[in-house]
Amino acid sequence: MVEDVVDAILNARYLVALTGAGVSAESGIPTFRGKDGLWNKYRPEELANPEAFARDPEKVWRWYAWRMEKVFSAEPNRAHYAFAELEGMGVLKTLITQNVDDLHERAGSKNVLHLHGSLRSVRCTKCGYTFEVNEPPKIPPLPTCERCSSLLRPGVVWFGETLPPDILERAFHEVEVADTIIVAGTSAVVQPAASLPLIVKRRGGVIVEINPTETPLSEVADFTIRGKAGEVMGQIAEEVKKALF
Ligand code: BV8
Ligand code: ZN
Repeated sequence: MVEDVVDAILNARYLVALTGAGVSAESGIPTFRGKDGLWNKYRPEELANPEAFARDPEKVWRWYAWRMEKVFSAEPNRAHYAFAELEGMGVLKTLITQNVDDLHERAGSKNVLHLHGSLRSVRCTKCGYTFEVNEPPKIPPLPTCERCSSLLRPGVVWFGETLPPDILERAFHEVEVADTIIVAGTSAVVQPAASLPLIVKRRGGVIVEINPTETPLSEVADFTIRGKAGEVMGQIAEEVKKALF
């Protein structure tokens, strides 16, 4: 099966990828919906939405400070490096990610579209002042804006919030021109991210899914490899490198 996927990748005119929390799982970052997932202890309604933040900003900030700590001290894994290698070989054109960690960039990926924002980014709820951080804020106290003293929030997209329009537009453009998409480590339930691979498919393109478990995308995917992204993407990058160099 991996050979067929390598052939599809080598024959692709324009290859893109969509990744989810599963590609960071082997870096020790818990996924959202897996058995030990982040959402198990809490529900998305409780934390990753504006109402929850308005109701209890300290609880939401504590959760994000904890996730920032985990992400900033994690290392990219083989999956992140494999995507970066495919980009370096000129094979992968664009990497679209739902992840809010920066492990793709730290592994060397350059052309990354963050659909749901980033834990590196913090934004003022009032004046919109946005800046990058290298470590989580200490909570309490609640972090406030150095410009207008209003409450700061994590620079991520919460449920019910629209995705950054420029990023979303670029992502839709990518799937309009792509003829092959690798979908790795996502449960393919969150919209509009989950609809991106279907646009490639509807235009006659090829979907490669890499996931240890079944997802709603599995039945429409042309190839589904039931495995971990680190191992599978590592193998794919190796085989592509052998074929090209
Ligand atoms: C919007 C950022 C519109 C914050 C996140 C009903 C139907 C359709 C849609 C909706 C609906 N009701 C509501 C909606 C819209 C909603 C939505 O999609 N809800 C779903 C749940 C039904 N979407 C939104 O609200 C979006 N905004 O639609 O706005 C709008 C229009 C007008 C006006 C206003 C608004 C915003 C969505 C973004 C939400 N933010 N996160 C944060 O991270 O804290 S979503 C969150 O889920 C993360 O970003 C995450 O990336 C994303 C998707 O999860 P996955 O990445 O797939 O992770 P998951 O744990 O689910 O799966 C991991 C997978 O990896 C598993 O399949 C597992 O098997 C696999 N795996 C595990 N280990 C490995 C592995 N794979 C490979 N290797 C391994 N080793
Ligand atoms: Zn401000």
